[in-house]
This record gives sequence, C-alpha cells and structure tokens, in this order.
Amino acid sequence: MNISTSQSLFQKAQQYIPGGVNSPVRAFRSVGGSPIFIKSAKGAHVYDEDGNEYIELINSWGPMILGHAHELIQKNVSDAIQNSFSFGAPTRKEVEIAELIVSMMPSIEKVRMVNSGTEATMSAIRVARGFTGRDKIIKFEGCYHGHGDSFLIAAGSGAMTFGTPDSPGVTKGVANDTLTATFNDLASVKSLVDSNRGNIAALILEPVVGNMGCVLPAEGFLQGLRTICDQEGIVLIFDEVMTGFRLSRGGAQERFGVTPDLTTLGKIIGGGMPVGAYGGRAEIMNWVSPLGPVYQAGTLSGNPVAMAAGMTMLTYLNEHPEVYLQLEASGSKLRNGFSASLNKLGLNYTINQIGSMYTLFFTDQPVTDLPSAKTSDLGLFGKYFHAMLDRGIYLGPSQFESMFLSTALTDQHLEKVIEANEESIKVALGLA
Ligand code: KE4
Repeated sequence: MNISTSQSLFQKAQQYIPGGVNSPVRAFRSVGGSPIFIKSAKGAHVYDEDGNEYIELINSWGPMILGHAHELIQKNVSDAIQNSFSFGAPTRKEVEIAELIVSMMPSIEKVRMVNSGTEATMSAIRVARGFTGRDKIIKFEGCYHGHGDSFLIAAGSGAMTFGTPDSPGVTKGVANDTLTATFNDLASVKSLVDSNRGNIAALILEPVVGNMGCVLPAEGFLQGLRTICDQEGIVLIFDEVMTGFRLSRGGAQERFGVTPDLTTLGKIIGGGMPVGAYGGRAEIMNWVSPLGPVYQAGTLSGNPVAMAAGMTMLTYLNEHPEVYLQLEASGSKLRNGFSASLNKLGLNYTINQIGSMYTLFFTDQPVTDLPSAKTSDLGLFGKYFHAMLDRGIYLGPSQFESMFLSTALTDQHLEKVIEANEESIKVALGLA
C-alpha cells in the first residue's frame, strides 16, 4: 500500500510538532511504522492522503457514532457558521443542549459545557473537592481521564502506551492527593478508604473502561462503589466521556443501573467538535462559579458552532432508539465472527465487547484490570494492526484502546472486518 504522502507529511510534521502529532497515540509509536494522514471521511470510510480507503473502527475515538459527515450534522453546522463562530456570550443552543442532556441522563440535574474531556474531569474533581472540603481522590490503574495533573498517575490510554503512567511534570504534591486502586477490586478501594477516612473527596472511574482496552465492570463492582461512596460521603464520578450516549441512550449509568453523583462527558456530545461537559446533583453543581465559589471558565465553552453539532447529534440519538439496537447487533456480530476465527485457529485470545465498544487482546488471560491487560503480546498486536491496515481496516494504533463502531457500518463492512481479522492474525503469527 502506497503511503508515501503520509510519510513525507509525517517527516515534515516532526520538524514543527512534538512527535509529529497533536495527540501522542496518533504517532503509531506502540505499533511501529509511520502514521497515515487522513484527508477525508464519509460514513464508514476514511481516506488517507495517498487515496487509500479504510473501513473505520476508531471513529475519532468515539464521537462519530453515526459515521462520518452525517448530512444532518453537516447541514446544521454549516447553517450555524453563517451567524459567525463565537460570541463569548450566552446563546439559545446552550440552554437547549443542557436541557436535552439533563433529560437523557437523569442523574444530571445541572451541567456545565467545556471544551474537552480533560476539562470536564479536571473541573469535576475540583467541584467535588470544593463541595466536600476534602483533598484526595481515588482513581483506578489503567483508567484515563485526560491529561489533567491529578490523573496522570497510573493512567491508561496513550500514557500507558509509552510506559510512563506517571508523567514527569506532575508534582509530588499533586500526586500525593491521587490514590490509585485496582479496577474490579473493591477490597483495594476499601483499604484506601480505611487509611484515608474523611480525606477523600471523590472516586472517579470509567464505568466501562476503554483506556486499557475495553474492560467491563465485574458483577456488583459499580454498585459496590456506590455503597462505599454513600457510606463515606465520597462523590462518585462516572467518567462517561467514552461511554456517554454510546452504551445506551443514557450511557453506562443507564445500562448498569448505578447512579453517580457527577458525570463527565465529551466526544459524542460534540458530534466531532471540541466539546466536553460535567454535571450531576444540583447541590454539588451549585458550587460552581458564578453561582458558587468553585471557579471554572472557558472562552469557547458552549461555542455556538460546536453546540449545533452536539445538539444535532444528541437530538438524533434521543429520537432514534433503533441506533442502539443496531450498534448492539453490530458489536455482537463482530464478536461472534472474531470468536469463530479464533476457534478455527485454535487460539483463545480475549475479546472484551459491550455494545459498540470492543478490544481483541492478544492474551489468553481474562482481561479484568491493568495487570491482566498487560499480559497482552504488544509485538503480536503491532503486526496484526499493520496487517489489518494493509487490508483496509483502520484500527486504533494501540492494544490498550477500545474500538468504536458506528451506525454507518453495514453487515458487508463487518464481514470484511471479520475476514481481514482472521487473515491478519495468521500474518501476525507467521502462518500466512
Ligand atoms: P479529551 O481531553 O481527549 O477530549 O478527553 C479525555 C478523556 C477523558 N476521559 C476518557 C474516558 C477518555 O477516553 C478521554 C480521551 N480518550 C482518548 C482515547 N483513549 C482520546 C484519544 C487521544 O488522547 O488522542
């Protein structure tokens, strides 16, 4: 496959941009090779600068749940830009999207729009600290909540790919207030709570993890966290930047029937534009400035063009529940197809899948937390990744990421992915 234009662009990019990319995972460092530069996308396909077509399973790491260049979103965004791009003043759309988010996610009584998932999680723990008057937070190894200092401790996603889960530049003071537990291990949470009683403001997690690869909560885990937080006066924060409006119309909290005190959102709510949000119980959110004393602000928060994209996306998802039936069917079809291939090859690699999120782990261990995710063979994954790319399937360039399906994927697309998957595993194993 000719990717010479991408290669020369990458060469040039590295002169001006650290690592040649504006977000680390894009650099292909954990899978090797030179990243492809995307020129355009439509529906289930992306097209690189050399004209190669790929079936898309990243979907911008989640936002493009309806596929790329959805005509309704395109139209409403192009209408919005006729009225200029930004005012730095309140607008009608911000009220409408806030009302819609509150109606779709009942645990959210009040919500504040920001510009990224990172801003959402940073702000959520700040208001939890303000509300409780406590300093410490609990997070889970392998969960990623954006690049805020408090979270770059045993972080997942790109941080983990680089083997630097604890980033330089995060001060000891900040790190001291972040306690890390093991995902799916309530005892590890209880021991942190016992040794920090009265000092823990919040517990934050991805209710379904995407950032160590896709990892599901064990039976009773989420409810167990809810009980601990109720007993200890700890603010339970579900980071639904990935899962929000993806795993169901009301996100993971609706699917698993566990109600957090605060929720952070991103990705889908921007319809592909830079949008994040945090919200939850009014008695907590009322602490946010200008109503309360916890400061948080943003020049482009609630940007009218971004709100047009997000509002169109959320309205469509709210009015078309069949989207979630299709995504469930697509996720199951892919999982069953992959399992059939693995059985044929006599391999019992682990597939973690829920709805339209999945990860194929190159390990025969069950993957329930960071240590088990790390038993995966990264070299094998890298060969598999490139074999899939050569067959026109565009996966996330890391073993420790979830893939994201869109409604633009047809059965034919999925069958092509299943076929390419079997061939690519053989190539990776040197069997073809
Ligand atoms: P952003 O600041 O990247 O918008 O959101 C941070 C974030 C917060 N919480 C969760 C659960 C997330 O998954 C993310 C960001 N996800 C990564 C994918 N692993 C974004 C991809 C990237 O970093 O380039």
